[in-house]
Amino acid sequence: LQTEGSADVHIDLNRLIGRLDELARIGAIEGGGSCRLALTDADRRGRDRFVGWLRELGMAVRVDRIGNVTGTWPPGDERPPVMMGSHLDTVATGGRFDGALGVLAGLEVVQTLQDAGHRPGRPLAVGAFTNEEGARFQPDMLGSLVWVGGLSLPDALAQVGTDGCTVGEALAGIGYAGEAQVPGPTPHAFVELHVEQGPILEEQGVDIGAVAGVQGIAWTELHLVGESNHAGTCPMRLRHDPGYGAAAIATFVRDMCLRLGGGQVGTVGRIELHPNLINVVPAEATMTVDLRNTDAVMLAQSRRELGDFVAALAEREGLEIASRTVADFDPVEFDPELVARIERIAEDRGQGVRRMASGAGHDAQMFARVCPSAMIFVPSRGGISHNPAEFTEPHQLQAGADVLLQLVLEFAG
Ligand code: HGY
Ligand code: MN
Ligand code: MN
Repeated sequence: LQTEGSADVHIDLNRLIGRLDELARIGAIEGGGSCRLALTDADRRGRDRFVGWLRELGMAVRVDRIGNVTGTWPPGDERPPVMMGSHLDTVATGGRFDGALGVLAGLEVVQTLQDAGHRPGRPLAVGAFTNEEGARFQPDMLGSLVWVGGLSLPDALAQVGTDGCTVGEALAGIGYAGEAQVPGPTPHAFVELHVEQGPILEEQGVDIGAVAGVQGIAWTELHLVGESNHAGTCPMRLRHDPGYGAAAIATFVRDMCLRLGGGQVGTVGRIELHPNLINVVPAEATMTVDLRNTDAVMLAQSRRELGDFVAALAEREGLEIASRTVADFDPVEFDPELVARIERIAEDRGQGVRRMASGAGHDAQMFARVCPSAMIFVPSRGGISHNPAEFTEPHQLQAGADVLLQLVLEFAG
């Protein structure tokens, strides 16, 4: 392994793809993706497999009180490591790359250096953080948020999931309520390789994204209570219909985002009606609104406009509407020196590279609170993610993991 010219270092692509395929089979779903919702048995099996790989590489394994799993090499070196990593949990209809690529590419970087007999100037770590997706438990990036001291352990353990189970119960249930303290030790630097999950790199014909930051994220859960009634006998003028209320909010969110323009996005991903029957005016609706923008001022405005609309709707329709903020993260800037280094390494390797913001949330945005952090993106075919059809070409996986390897070599010395 020569390290003088950055074009000389390469990870073992077949080994990386082999591990990605093996992990994808854990919680495998139709279409080639995976369902490993946080703290379910499938998540446990993915974690177990990761711990097995860490042990095979002779890394020191650490499981903390919120279930974050990290491996460190060389074991016993207590100095702040250059940390790589991402998450092993998925949404229910996840692809095989979201999260898994960052964790397994980190493992591959360590093994490549071990195979070459290279001893980096600093310890290296690879992390898999609890409940990055936020699909079952909110907020998302829960494990890395606790690691950096952004959420207390008791508050994190008390979070109630969409199925009524608490984080603490589910974590103990899969045997990953570890002993290691949180907040965790501050790394020397944190670098995450991740699929873009959007269309930009593919549209630009570029294989590497040098991620400059992450947009702001605001998640709200709304609970609408109306008056259940007979679908046939209740005149429209007497109705207090939370099903209509939920639909009106979903339509408002879309219209508002189109009106605000810029990078504003809004999603109603979940609507649950009760009793959810064809001939019953619903009694209740539970729904979520996901608002994001790179511009903190515009994001705050969109949240205010949503609040105003909901208050007027409740008044007009005679509904009780309770709103709860379940994730609230400001836009994040990554370390400019690290971002520039990623651009240079990619250029040195003859890779097309583009500086960009991340539309999705990532664990790196939490580590950016405590140490120099950055991300490397590789393209997602058709910009598709949170979908089993998520795909990235092998040569793009190679390009991204090789940039990660070179970056770590430079940063670890
Ligand atoms: O929602 C997100 O941005 C991430 O997938 N947790
Ligand atoms: Mn992810
Ligand atoms: Mn995701």
